[in-house]
Amino acid sequence: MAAADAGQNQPDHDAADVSTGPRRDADRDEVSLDVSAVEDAVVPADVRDASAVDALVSDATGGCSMRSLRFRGSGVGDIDRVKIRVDDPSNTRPGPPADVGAEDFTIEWWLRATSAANGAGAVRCGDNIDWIRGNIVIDRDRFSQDRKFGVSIAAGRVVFGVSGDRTGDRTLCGTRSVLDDRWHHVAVQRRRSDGFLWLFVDGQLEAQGDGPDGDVSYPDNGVPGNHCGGPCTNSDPFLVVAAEKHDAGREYPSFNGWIDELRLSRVLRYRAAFPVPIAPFAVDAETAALYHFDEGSGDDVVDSAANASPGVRRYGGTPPGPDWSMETPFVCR
Ligand SMILES: [Ca+2]
Ligand SMILES: [Ca+2]
Ligand SMILES: [Ca+2]
Ligand SMILES: [Ca+2]
Repeated sequence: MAAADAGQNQPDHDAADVSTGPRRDADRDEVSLDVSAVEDAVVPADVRDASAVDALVSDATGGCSMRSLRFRGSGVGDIDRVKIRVDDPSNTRPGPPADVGAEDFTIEWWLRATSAANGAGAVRCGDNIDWIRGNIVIDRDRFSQDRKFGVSIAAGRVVFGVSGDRTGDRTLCGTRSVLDDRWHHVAVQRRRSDGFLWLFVDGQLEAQGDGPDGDVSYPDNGVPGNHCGGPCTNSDPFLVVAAEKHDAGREYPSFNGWIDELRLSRVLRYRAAFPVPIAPFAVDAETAALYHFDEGSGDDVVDSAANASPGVRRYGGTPPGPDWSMETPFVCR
């Protein structure tokens, strides 16, 4: 697979590419506007502690309405996760906007977790799917089929993997542990034209590289394979937050910690180092889906982009999760 992929990759994308890559979208104003104020910015070390973020967010009563979700890493029984449907296997209609991958995409969110609760060891980085062996944070896998991706944490580092459309696999690994019980902003990006990948942590580029080509959105005519005690219809056609979607066993562990403010975009948002967001995002023209996780009760997880890609909290386990939490990356006043 590696040799085949290398043959199809564009040779002109090297380590310097991050500074020029997303400029291919320069004609799409929304992209550059989002980062224009932070172009080529370097985040001072004292700002990289995301817990120092100060945002003025309060509800109409003066109280704080912000919440996050606190997951427990159960990894069993289709619980302790948020599930966002990206396809209906009973028809061939296009999936909801959260079914990214047919265009460029950026997926970003905040997380907070400890190494004690996320014990996955280092994985091999390169032309493989070993991202699935970390504590899984974002799972858009398909069981034994192509066109999939996901993000995990392995030996403390963020790991981002993509499998193309019969064009091979690539796993990128970050460089710095995020498992210090502080909030961190993570952003992963993929360019549709050639599969180039980027991984940012707290606004710093930690890894990049040419990945497999092709459309990696969930196929509209996708048929979940018969690997889940029957067809994987309850796992494959979902983007799953904070769990290994197939509950495939302890060697594929789930994330244990807090998640907040998940945004999916159909563009490359970041072209260089950027200051971490200091407040929750607002929906814009390039937002595919946006989850503030501020509901605070119940199992509906609202997509702020017209709720076109709603999620559902699947609660349970011992201890049960995910719980609604008042811990967030932003400070209420
Ligand atoms: Ca490529
Ligand atoms: Ca379908
Ligand atoms: Ca689709
Ligand atoms: Ca929130």
